[in-house]
Amino acid sequence: MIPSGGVARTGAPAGGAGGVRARLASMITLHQFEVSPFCDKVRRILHWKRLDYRIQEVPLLRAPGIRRINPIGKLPCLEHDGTFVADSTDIAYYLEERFPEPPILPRDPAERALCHVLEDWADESLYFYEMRLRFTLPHNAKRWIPELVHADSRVLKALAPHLLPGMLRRLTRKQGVGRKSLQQVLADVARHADALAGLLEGREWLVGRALSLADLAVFAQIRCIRGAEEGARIIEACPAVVTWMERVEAATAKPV
Ligand SMILES: N[C@@H](CCC(=O)N[C@@H](CS)C(=O)NCC(=O)O)C(=O)O
Repeated sequence: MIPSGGVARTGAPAGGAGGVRARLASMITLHQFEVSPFCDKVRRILHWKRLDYRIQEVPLLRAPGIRRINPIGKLPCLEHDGTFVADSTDIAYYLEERFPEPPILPRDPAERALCHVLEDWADESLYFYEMRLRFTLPHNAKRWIPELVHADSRVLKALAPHLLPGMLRRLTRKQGVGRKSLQQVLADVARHADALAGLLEGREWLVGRALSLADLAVFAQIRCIRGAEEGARIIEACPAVVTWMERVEAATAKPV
């Protein structure tokens, strides 16, 4: 567990998607930052598999404490019966092994390979675009920085709008996307959106005939990109992407 300061709350209540009761999978705790696309991806896997879980929201100020449960210092980290699994991809494979139904990984080797490649595209490329758009452009940061520090102290909430956009800008600069002009970034995002629309042409899901981890990983990043004004304009110009997002949302939203 993250030492004191984390906000514990329950995730999916019993009564899952399609009216089926959520499965009590011993005790699953998701240590998370609510606004992280990787945490959204894991929550959606848990919803899809109708697994009951609780959330441990980690305030940003407590982030150094994450190393106790994940030496890499990143979230999400899943705690299951005393075992900690970090990294959304590793968490996905762990959950698939323990709770195989309904699956998120295609059985066919070629489809499974494509699923992995698309997941990696989402996690390692699209992520930096969403970060650049949501947190480093002032008008978007105004909306998203308060979300990032929603579980933090009043002092951090007051300082965050002044400190965090610069810190995140430096991070995206190190990676590379942050060195591009906004015009270049938007051209890249439009190309990614077109590629996604192309992949979805004539199909309901990205890989094979069923929802897979590829859909969840790409959806989580595109949803964040759409959370920025400029990203929303690009995504909403692609009807196939919007329809697919509605499909993924309907299949993996938090059960009510
Ligand atoms: N590859 C990781 C990426 C996770 C990640 O980058 N998480 C961010 C939040 S979106 C984080 O914890 N950042 C804190 C840090 O880098 O110190 C995954 O799939 O889980």
